[in-house]
Amino acid sequence: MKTVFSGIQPSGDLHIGNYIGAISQWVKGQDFTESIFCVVDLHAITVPQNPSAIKEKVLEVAALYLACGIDPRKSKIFIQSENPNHTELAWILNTITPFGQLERMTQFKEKSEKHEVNVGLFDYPVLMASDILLYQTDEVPVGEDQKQHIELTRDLAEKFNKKFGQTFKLPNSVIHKDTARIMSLQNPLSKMSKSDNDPLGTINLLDTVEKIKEKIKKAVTDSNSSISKDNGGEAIANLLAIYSAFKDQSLDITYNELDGKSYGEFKGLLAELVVDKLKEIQGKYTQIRSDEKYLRRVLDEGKDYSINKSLKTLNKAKEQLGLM
Ligand code: ATP
Ligand code: LTN
Repeated sequence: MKTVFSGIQPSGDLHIGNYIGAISQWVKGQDFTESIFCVVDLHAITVPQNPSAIKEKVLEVAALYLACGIDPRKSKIFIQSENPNHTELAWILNTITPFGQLERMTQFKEKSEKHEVNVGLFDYPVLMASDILLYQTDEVPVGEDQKQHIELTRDLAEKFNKKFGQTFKLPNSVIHKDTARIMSLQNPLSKMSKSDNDPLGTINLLDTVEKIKEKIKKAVTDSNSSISKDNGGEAIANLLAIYSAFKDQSLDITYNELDGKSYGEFKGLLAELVVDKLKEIQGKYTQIRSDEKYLRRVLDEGKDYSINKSLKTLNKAKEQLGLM
C-alpha cells in the first residue's frame, strides 16, 4: 500500500484553494493508501503568529480536516510540534542542504518580500523535507506552489542515500493540473491565499452564506458576457475550475454543461454549489469542534502513530551517520 503524507499550516483561515488543491485530494486517496496528514504549526511560526491565537487555529485546522471528509478510521491526523522527530531529522538534513538551493526557493523569495527574514523561514523547506521523508512517503498531494519544495526533498533524499547508504524513499508530488492553482477571485494572476490582503479574493471554508454569495457576485470576469470555451479569460476559467472541482467533474464536462450561459446566471449556479458544500462542511465542523475530547483523542492517536513510524526512519538515518 502506498504511503501518502501532506500538511497545511495553521497560519490563517483555510480557503477553497486549500480544499480543492489539497484536502479534497487527500479524501479521495484515503481508501486505498496509508494516509498521514499533519497540521504544520512549526512551519506557521516562520512568519509572525499570535501565541494566543495559534492554539485555536491548530484545533480549527484539525477539525476542518475531519469536517472535509478525512476519516480517522482510515487516516492519521497529528500536530507537527507534538512529534520532535521532525525537527531532529530537519537538523540532520540541514547538514547536507546547499545554501544556494534554499536561496532559489520561490516561496522563500515571495515571503521574504513581505516579512522580516528569519533563519526559520529560510530553512522552511528542509523541515518540510523532513516531514515527508520520515514516513517513507510515496506520494505528496499538494497544490502547484509546493512542487519546488518536493523536488528539493527528492534531491536531499537522493544525496543522503548516495553519501550514507539507502535510508529514504524518494517521494513524488501529486498535482492535478485543473485544480492545482485556484486563483484569487479579485486577481486571476495571483494565487488564492490565506495571506491575501483583499478579503474578497478568497472564499474561506468557514465564511457565512452571505459572504460566499457576495464574493462570487463581486468576482472579476472579463468583457465577454457568456461562457464559451474559445474566448473566456483567466478569471472566468478560474471560476469554472472551482465549479468543476465542487461538482467533481472535468473541465470539459463543465464547458459542455454551461456553454452559452450568461456570466450572471453561471455565478448564481456557482454560488449555490459552493454554499451547499460549505454548509455541509460547516455543519460537521461545528459538531466536531464542540467535542474537544473527541478531537484530542484523534490527535493523540495520530501523535502516537506518527512518533512510532517516524522513529524508525530517524534511527536509521542516525545509524548511517554514525550517531548514537
Ligand atoms: P499562506 O498564504 O499562509 O502561504 P496558503 O493559502 O498558500 O497559505 P498553505 O498552507 O501554504 O496555504 O497550503 C496548504 C496546501 O494548500 C498546499 O498543498 C498548497 O499547495 C495548497 N494550496 C494553497 N493555495 C492553493 C490554491 N490557491 N490552489 C490550489 N492549492 C492551494
Ligand atoms: N509547505 C506546505 C505545508 C507543508 C507540507 C509538508 C505539505 C509542510 N510540510 C509536507 C506537504 C508535505 C505548504 O503548503 N505551504
